[in-house]
Amino acid sequence: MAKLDILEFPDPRLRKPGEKVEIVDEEIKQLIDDMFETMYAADGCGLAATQVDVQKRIFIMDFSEDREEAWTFINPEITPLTEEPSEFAEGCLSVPGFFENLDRPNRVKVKALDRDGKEFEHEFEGLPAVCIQHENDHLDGKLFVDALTKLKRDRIRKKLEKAQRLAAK
Ligand code: GNR
Ligand code: NI
Repeated sequence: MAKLDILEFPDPRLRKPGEKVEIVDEEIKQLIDDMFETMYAADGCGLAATQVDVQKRIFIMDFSEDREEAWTFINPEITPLTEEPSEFAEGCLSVPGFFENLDRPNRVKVKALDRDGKEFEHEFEGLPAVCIQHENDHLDGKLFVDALTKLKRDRIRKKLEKAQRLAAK
């Protein structure tokens, strides 16, 4: 297993859309295992392949306390199940240190392939539902800061650019 580097806003590579996965082979499984190692090391609840510079439609998630409820989503298709908005603020490992509540439905249905390439369908509510929509946006090159005002987004960009210069990333 290997820990991967997580790209940070405003890195243009975060804007590249992911391509559909045709076969879930050993290479894809290795990528998923590396993504879990990366997400757990960064103390995140979700991670999209886009964030580790891989343009494939894959994201992972684990919302359990003891970090042993590993969800893998390949080629996900998301359907909103309510117009009721979620009340959870979201953060992003690619936008470290900033949290905002976006207007997202509080319940979604997801159809995807799991790590074995098997199709499944599941409904999520609350924070996991927000996370799934957040991860799916990554696969389309979108970030939660896109929904903020330009003023807020520019402030976040400037702060992160400064932090990245200081860390010489
Ligand atoms: O770790 C994460 N937590 C989180 C909390 C609320 C809504 C979304 C998220 S996703 C984020 C990890 C991440 O950046 N995934 O892309
Ligand atoms: Ni994110």
